[in-house]
Amino acid sequence: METIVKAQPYEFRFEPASTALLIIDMQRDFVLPGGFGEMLGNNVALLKPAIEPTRQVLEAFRRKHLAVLHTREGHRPDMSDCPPTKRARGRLKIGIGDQGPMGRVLIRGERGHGIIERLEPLLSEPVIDKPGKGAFFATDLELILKNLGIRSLVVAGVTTEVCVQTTVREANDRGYECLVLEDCVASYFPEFQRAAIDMIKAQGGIVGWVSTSDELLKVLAGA
Ligand code: TIU
Repeated sequence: METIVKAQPYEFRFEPASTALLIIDMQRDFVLPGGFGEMLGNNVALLKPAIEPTRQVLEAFRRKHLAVLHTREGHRPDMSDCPPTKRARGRLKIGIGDQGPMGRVLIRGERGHGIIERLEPLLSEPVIDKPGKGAFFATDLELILKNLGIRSLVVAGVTTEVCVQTTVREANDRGYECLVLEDCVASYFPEFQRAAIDMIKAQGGIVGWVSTSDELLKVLAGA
């Protein structure tokens, strides 16, 4: 059944059965002190406001038995999938692969790499491990979306102008229609949050649509 949610630059129309919630990189390494985000010099508290609205949307998708997927940015313990350039970037004292307070930074299997408890995936929800910023690069995300019959994505996660925006651009180029929930995405830079959201919805929705968790929850409750 076609569902319509108030959005910008105009209403977003989607079929719930062919729509997935894609939660990007809500990992301790980005959201909590002592992780990669903080190692980069950021104030991780700025990401916190996105957690609860995302949880509300996650619960709504689960109640409706709609598709939910999660992503995690990170690397193999042997780091063979980490470009040396990525590791060197920032000249960090403690960088990717180094031991930090939550284990080796951005390494699969380490505590910091895990998704925060509030948004913990269910066993039935695919988790995409990605080595890059975009969730389509060097992953099986596209195969999984195709097998699930997904055509539209509702996007949440962090950070808005890095992994969220990269993924939405990748998805848009592949023909997926993306609705970004602006209160469910967050950036370490308020000015980048605003700019990234503006870029997505500008030019008639050149990359996608923007709405809020409240608007989506309203229509999901009635769907
Ligand atoms: N640094 C930053 O803003 N983001 C990342 O490195 N990864 C994600 O956005 N997940």
